[in-house]
Order: sequence, then structure tokens, then C-alpha cells
Amino acid sequence: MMGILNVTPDSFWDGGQWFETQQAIMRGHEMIAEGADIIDVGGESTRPGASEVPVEEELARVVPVVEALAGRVRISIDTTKAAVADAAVEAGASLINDVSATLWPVAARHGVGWVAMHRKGTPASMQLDPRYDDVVAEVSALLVDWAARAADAGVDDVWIDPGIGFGKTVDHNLQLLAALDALVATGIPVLVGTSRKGFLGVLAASPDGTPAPVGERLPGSLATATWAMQQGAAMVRVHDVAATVQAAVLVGRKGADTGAGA
Ligand code: HH2
Repeated sequence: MMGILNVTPDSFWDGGQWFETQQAIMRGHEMIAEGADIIDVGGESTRPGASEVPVEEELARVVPVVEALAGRVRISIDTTKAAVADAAVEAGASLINDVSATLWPVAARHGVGWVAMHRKGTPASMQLDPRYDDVVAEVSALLVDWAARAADAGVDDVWIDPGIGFGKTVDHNLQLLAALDALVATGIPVLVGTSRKGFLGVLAASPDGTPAPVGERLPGSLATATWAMQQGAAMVRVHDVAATVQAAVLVGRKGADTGAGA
């Protein structure tokens, strides 16, 4: 389980909650206690329409948090900037979570892991009118190609992620989730992030068509995380670690600590 820690003022769900360094570190410890295996520290929102954060600002947000939590749990750095990835690895991160799928040379240079996520377009444009002939085939082919490039460059620990919500309609997201087994069948560990995303709001809209607000998307988040785990995803990226751990235990994807030797 990967716990999301956005040290940002504007992330679509936890934006502003952990923007202050000490608050972020506290939340990191809390997620470790709840059962997170990896904490994914991010200093720039990737939500549709988000504006870019200057590198110095992003460094100031994430580096102290990575430093404080590394050693307690595995840390991934959610960034698209090589300089931020460099500094976060120096501070103790061992996985680069890269929604731009461009930073494998950085991972190779440091000998750390790399997550290749698929997205179409940039946060400014990606949700305007995304189109694919065959979303599952196109996304899978690109991910496998990127993973091969990274492996050739010497990255041993490569993950692939279909990038739910990144340049995809509701239907594209559902097609990708339905076909997760095809990604899993590549043999490359699959990471899936659906947590509280917009398509869950659309699917849980009220009778008048108003999408469920982000605060009411936990049921969909748990249902899709559970589905992903059952399809063989190696990791789910979630805001709600404690609740998702409960779901994972129920489907046998996380050891239950019952105290009764069960
Ligand atoms: N989703 C988000 C950010 N990073 N990384 C991976 N590998 N997969 C994802 O699905 C993914 C990701 C968006 O979610 P969040 O970090 O909660 O929001 P924001 O980008 O607004 O900070």
C-alpha cells in the first residue's frame, strides 16, 4: 500500500492539509502506523488545470519531509523534475514516482526504483478531449516500452501505472480498470491510483447528475482499490490508508494482525 502525502496547497483532496512541514511529517508517521508500505511524497499537484511549481519551491516542500520519514518506511518521490528527484533520493527516497514517464535515466543513475505512469497531455490540457482508438492497447504498449527502456538503462525496480484520470474519460478509466489483468500479465509490477478521483464522483452522481464531491468518494476508492488488488496489482496508491488496509485484509492482500495467530 502506498500512502499519498501531498505537501501542496492545491492538491485536489489533501491540498493544504499537510502543506506545513511538521504537519506533513506527522501525517507520514500516521500512515506508517496505519500500515502504509511506501509513502509517496509530492510537492506539485497534477490535478487537471494545476499550475507548475518552481523547482526551488518544490524542493523546499518535499526534501525536509523525505529526510524526516526515510529510514522509517520506503519513500517515493512524486515528481516530474529531475532536480527534485535527485534531491529527494539524496534525502533518502528510493523510488521515483514519475507521472511524466521521463525520469528513468535519473533512476538508473541513482540505482533506485522508477514508476512509469501513463498520461496523455499535461495537467493543463489532459482532460479537454482525450481520445484513443484502443485505450487499453495503447496504454499497455507504451508502458511496456518505457519499462523495457528503463530496464535496458539498468533500472532493476520498474513499476507501471495506467494513470487513471490522466488524459482519460470516465469510460477510458473503466476500460483500463477492467483490463488490469492484461497489464498484470506483462509480469511488471502494476501500481494503480484511483483514490478519490473525479471519475468516481461521476459514477456516484446524485439523481440530478451532480457528481459526488471528493469528500464522498471513499466507497468508490475502496471498491476500485479492492478490485485492483484482486486483479493482481502489486500496489495501490491511496489517501485513506487505514480504510484501504481493512479492505486489503478482507481480500487477503495484507496480513491481518489479529493477535490470535490467525
Ligand atoms: N495520481 C496522482 C498523482 N500521482 N502517481 C501515480 N503513479 N499514479 C497516480 O494515479 C497518481 C500519481 C493524482 O492524485 P493526488 O496526488 O492525490 O492529487 P494531486 O495531483 O492534485 O496532488
